[in-house]
Amino acid sequence: MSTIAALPYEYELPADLQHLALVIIDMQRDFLEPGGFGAALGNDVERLQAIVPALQQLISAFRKLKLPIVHTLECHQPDLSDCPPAKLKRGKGSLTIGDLGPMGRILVQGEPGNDIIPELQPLPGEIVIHKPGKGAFYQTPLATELQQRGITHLLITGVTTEVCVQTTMREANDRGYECLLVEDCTESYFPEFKQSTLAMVRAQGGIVGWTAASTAVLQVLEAGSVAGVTHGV
Ligand code: C5J
Repeated sequence: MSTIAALPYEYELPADLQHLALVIIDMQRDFLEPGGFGAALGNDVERLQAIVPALQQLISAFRKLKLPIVHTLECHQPDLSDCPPAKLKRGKGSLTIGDLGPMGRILVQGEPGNDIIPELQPLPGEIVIHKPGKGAFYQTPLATELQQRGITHLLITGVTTEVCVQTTMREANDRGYECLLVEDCTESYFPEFKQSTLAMVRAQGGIVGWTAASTAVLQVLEAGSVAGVTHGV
């Protein structure tokens, strides 16, 4: 059994790494680039771009091991019929959901700004989940996709830590998944919110799960790769 050095204590990987998936939450232009939803709400979007290199390394390790990768996008149908009313009512910045901005309509599926950033584009065969809420399980096929593949363990990454990432991790935890939040592969517009989320996740003996640095994760995955521990390698 391989373990990752994590907090509040070591995270046990499944004996067969095929039961492990990487979940990448909402690494979209709407959150990471000027002109999108994040910027319209008055945030410094550059803060989020700092996690891209570490995330690229993690994705590359998963691809090398042929392990499942889930990419999520926060988005809505053009008529916004799938948008929870509270989302439309609240958080009105210079532009709101559905408004036309420099990268197309804000948080609308298929618009240029709604796409995943070019550096982290999914490859064919990877799971892509379009989600209307903050959590990736709400009104999406994610649970089915994970069940079909026998996934039991999730490494969770992406933006923003205290909103869509934390909501998804709590949803997954309640569904029985063993979740680890990768500390340097998640970011918030508010550094204190990120730190609080990491602390909340690992409080009370890991009430929501574990946190670990990507170097600790990569060390174990790379050892797995050399030893050929994955199914079919
Ligand atoms: C937000 C997200 N913050 N992906 N979305 O509205 O966290």
